[in-house]
Amino acid sequence: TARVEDDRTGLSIETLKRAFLDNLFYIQGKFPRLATQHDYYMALAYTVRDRLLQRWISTAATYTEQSSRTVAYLSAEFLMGPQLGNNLINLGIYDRVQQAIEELGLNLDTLLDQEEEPGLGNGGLGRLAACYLDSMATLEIPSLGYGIRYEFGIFKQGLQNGWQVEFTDKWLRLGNPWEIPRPDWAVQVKLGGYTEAYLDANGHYRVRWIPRQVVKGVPYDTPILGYQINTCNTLRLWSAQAPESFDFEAFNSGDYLGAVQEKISSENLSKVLYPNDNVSQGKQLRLAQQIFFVSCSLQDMIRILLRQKLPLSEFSQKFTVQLNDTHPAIAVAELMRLLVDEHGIAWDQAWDITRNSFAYTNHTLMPEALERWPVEMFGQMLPRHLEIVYEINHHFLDEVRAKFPDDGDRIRRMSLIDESGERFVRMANLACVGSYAINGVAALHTELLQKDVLHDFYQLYPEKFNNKTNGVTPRRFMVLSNPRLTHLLNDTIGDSWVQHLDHLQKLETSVEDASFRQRWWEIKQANKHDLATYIQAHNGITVDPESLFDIQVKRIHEYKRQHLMVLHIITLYNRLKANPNLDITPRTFLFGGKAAPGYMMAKLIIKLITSVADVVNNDPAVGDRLKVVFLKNFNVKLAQHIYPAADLSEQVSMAGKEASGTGNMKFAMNGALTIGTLDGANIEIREEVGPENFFLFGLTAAEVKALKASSYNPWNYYQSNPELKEVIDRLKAGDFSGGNPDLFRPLIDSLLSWDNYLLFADYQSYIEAQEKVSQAYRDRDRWVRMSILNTARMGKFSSDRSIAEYAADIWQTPSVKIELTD
Ligand code: 26W
Repeated sequence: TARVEDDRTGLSIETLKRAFLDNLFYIQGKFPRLATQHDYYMALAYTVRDRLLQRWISTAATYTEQSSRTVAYLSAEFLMGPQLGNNLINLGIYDRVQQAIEELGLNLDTLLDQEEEPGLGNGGLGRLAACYLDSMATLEIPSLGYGIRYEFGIFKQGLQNGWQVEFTDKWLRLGNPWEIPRPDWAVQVKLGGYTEAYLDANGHYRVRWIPRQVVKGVPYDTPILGYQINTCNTLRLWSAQAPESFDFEAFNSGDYLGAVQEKISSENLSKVLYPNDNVSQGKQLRLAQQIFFVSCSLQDMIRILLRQKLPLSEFSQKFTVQLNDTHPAIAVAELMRLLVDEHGIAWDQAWDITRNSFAYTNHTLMPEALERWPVEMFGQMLPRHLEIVYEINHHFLDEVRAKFPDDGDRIRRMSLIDESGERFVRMANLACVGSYAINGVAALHTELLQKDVLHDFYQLYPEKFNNKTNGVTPRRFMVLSNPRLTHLLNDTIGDSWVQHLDHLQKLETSVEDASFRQRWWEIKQANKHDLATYIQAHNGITVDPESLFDIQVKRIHEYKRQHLMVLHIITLYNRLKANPNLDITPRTFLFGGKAAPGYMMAKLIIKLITSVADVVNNDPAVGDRLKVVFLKNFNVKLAQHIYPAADLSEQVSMAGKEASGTGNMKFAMNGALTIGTLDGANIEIREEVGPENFFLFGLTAAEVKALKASSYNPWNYYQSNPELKEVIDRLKAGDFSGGNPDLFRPLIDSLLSWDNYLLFADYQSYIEAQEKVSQAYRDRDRWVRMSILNTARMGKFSSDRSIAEYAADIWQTPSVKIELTD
């Protein structure tokens, strides 16, 4: 008798169709005549989730049986992007599902498009965490991602009259089929109150913490499947709730409203993601979010350890805890508290365990981003943690004094407490002291950490420092987002590159093949055509797919210098106005990115882009030669349409400011050429692709430092560069603001009087590099060769390489094979 495939695990087209219709009926409660496209998306998502669950359970069972060493990746942000397409790719059933869906008279792209992405991150750091989860699963490394299940993720960006407006991101409105709540593993987190000392039964001095408030953390799990492998790891996000027992008393005492208030204030903890990127505001609720998810996660790890019958002394053998920047750095004090106060372990042993458990990644050199909490606020919310921080500091400063006697300045700089004015707890210092490894995210960044930001810690603990250059997952950013390119690559060199990105090297011989170059060009054109269709639909602007697509997408920040690109656009515009018959290379300039809602200058840069677009796009003298487009609400979903369609990737930060960048990698993998400074990972990308295939400009980090030290004066550049002067003068005159000279004044004044990020110093060099870009694009054959070589040489920038290095150098986590059991 023919065996009928299981409805929940079978992968044949017939079974997939049956399971899909079953889920539509029994989970969505709809039948085809009533179902919306979103219902169909949900039915498909549940069909895929069932197939993940089988792998998930085998994985959990194997890790438990083998007590596998596990990475706990602690991050306040996971910018996952839509899950359905990625899971289809990793399960290896994309084509089959596409066929099944078509046979049912539906369209897979339409269903994929229904998914509301979980925007639980701001930018680079959150997206990196998501790429790393994919690579850890693919490399079969046992791992748990721990974070916050924000009810509202990063705001949705709208445009009104060219200005950014923000809308709440209600991503959970229609339900989230990818998560499974685990209320039985809920834990409690204490906040506020006071501490008191007591003697325990053995006469030992102990401290107990009497909190003012207790919040319940409920875990929600999302499966993270590796690429064509059975390993299915977990992303565990904590949602805050009021504990039933706590508000009971208020109820009984008749304070009904007070009890409800308490509930509301508890649930606030996981309500909304702070939308700041690279700037810390020192807000109380933010500190509460940090202790909330960190305490939940550490308690969860201890539960797992004890369930496996392992003693607490083996915490650091069972787990290695990666701190994604300082946002979870309070973990150092919290683990000490759990071990000493709650589990009765002696301080010294607890400190050994703690110091062997944590590793810290720094992600930024921006001084504004360094987290410091006013001691007053910290002590109010975390009275016991403040005592523990003081105690750690006491031991630590003794250690510093032993190695560097009579160096009061060093003690003041390294202390966990900043006492130069109002007192602050310094989270980066806490992370450095409490971790066995400290890493930067690109070679230059690690070097600058050692030389500047963390120099004192480098002198004290040189052996802790190491570099781990970032990477991105080729599954999402090539296979899923660029199917045309993927087919060509598979046809040409086979598909092993998806797991071994350095195999793309095999493409180098095809550079000489004219028909391959032709296909390469046609694929880029087709991708550009798709993006042009999107732009037409969303912006109402007609762009020419034959023009050079010149793109900058990332958070809006002065150090990233979106406005340098604007200076170039106005320069070209001025040239065309002066010489209407000028033969220039037609370009489409594309921008995308969110500004932090409180960052006025960043919002003004968006208004500048949209204002310049209005003038340039509607000037008949320009015709179709220049188009400027601001794509609103840049997120992972949109990003996946943009990278494949780019000719030129703009990576133009002031050297020494962008820790790594990861968009730079996504562009280059998809065959875009880069115009960039010697900053972050740009340096390593240029090394890999070859200087002849990269458009370099601008000062180096060392030159930036020297110029700033010698009292930089932007005014001199303005006076001595006629094209720059004309650009600024036109802006000043109001030519791009309907004659209003005030609109952009804050921006212009800042450039003319400080120019903190040296746009004027780099302007001429940038314009000349752009000239070379325009020339290169005119020679199609040469351009295509460069484009192919960029993709062929990007092997290093797979997140698989990054994760393999973390595993070998920091984590010491062997891979664990998962067999499917049914
Ligand atoms: C406390 C406010 C705050 C919020 C976010 C401070 C700092 C951050 C992040 C660390 C900012 C961030 O995303 N940094 C980016 O990290 C990427 C991944 O390593 C790098 O590629 C980017 O260069 C870096 O800006």
